[in-house]
Amino acid sequence: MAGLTADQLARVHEEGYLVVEDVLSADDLAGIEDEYRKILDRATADLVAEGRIPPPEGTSFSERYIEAMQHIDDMYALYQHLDICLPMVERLDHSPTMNAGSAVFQLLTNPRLLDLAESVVGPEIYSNPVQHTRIKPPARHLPDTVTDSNIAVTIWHQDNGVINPEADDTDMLTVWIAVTDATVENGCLIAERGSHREDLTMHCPGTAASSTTYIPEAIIDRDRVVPLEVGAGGAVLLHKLTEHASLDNHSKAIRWSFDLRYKPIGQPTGRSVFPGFIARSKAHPEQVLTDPAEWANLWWQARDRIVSGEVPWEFNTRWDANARLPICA
Ligand SMILES: O=C(O)CCC(=O)C(=O)O
Repeated sequence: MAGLTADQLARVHEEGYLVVEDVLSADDLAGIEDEYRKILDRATADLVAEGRIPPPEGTSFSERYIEAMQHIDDMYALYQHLDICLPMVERLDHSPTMNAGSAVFQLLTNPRLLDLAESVVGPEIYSNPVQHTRIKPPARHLPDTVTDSNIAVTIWHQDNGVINPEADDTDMLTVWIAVTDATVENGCLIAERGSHREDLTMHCPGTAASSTTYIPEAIIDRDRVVPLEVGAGGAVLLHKLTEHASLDNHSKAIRWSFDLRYKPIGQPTGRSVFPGFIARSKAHPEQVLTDPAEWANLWWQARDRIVSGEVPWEFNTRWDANARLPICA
């Protein structure tokens, strides 16, 4: 696949999002599923040995993940093995892990994804470390206390609103990849058409009930909200100012996606404590990172630097003053 057609690019600029089907191949998806299956099996075996969950009965990744998530007292004990980012908790120690495996690195550097990104951000491409995998069990299996958007529904936000202000002028593109089909039933993304032309909207800071920064529902123009259904292996491109959220998963299986971000080399990432890398460069091809182990090491080194206090552990606090507004109550 080459990059976007002129018509697709015009739609990104006009609507603030674009659905692109069939970006990843069946082999690409199989590599990811294989890596994740091994991690899940290892993590659940440990939890079984610790007596925290019963031995799994299901056979598929989806069944085993749902089973484990249903039984475990703290879902993050399992989930943090699977995310592709360190947790943004108040105090980090050496225990949090993440998946910095080679299948994820292959995904971040997948030429078809980079072709799409290049159409929007140009040929000098930096992999911006604002990134997650989201593996969402059916909503009926989630206790009300679980509001993290990696596992539960995602509430309205702009990606620009959840990063640090230093990156407000960064041309950041979100590339959201469906590992399973994403449908209205299982909780696909929804977006407000054209909202990227309205600048940065006010957000409310996360609360005890919902740890995630969000745009109040009252501000969303429901008449312009569209579901972004896409098949497994397809992608959704989002402008950094596009207001978006996800639906709940009302299916019987998981809804699984990755959200990755790219930007031109040299602009701030908005999460400078985390490591990004040069993913493609025509000007300096020798600077492109190609070794998955080197990428994984960047994350472990970042964790060490954060834990030792060498770098300040700062996340977006720009909306904190809004906590006292009635609309955020
Ligand atoms: O996948 C989701 O539920 C949310 C993704 C999202 O909000 C994002 O990529 O910015």
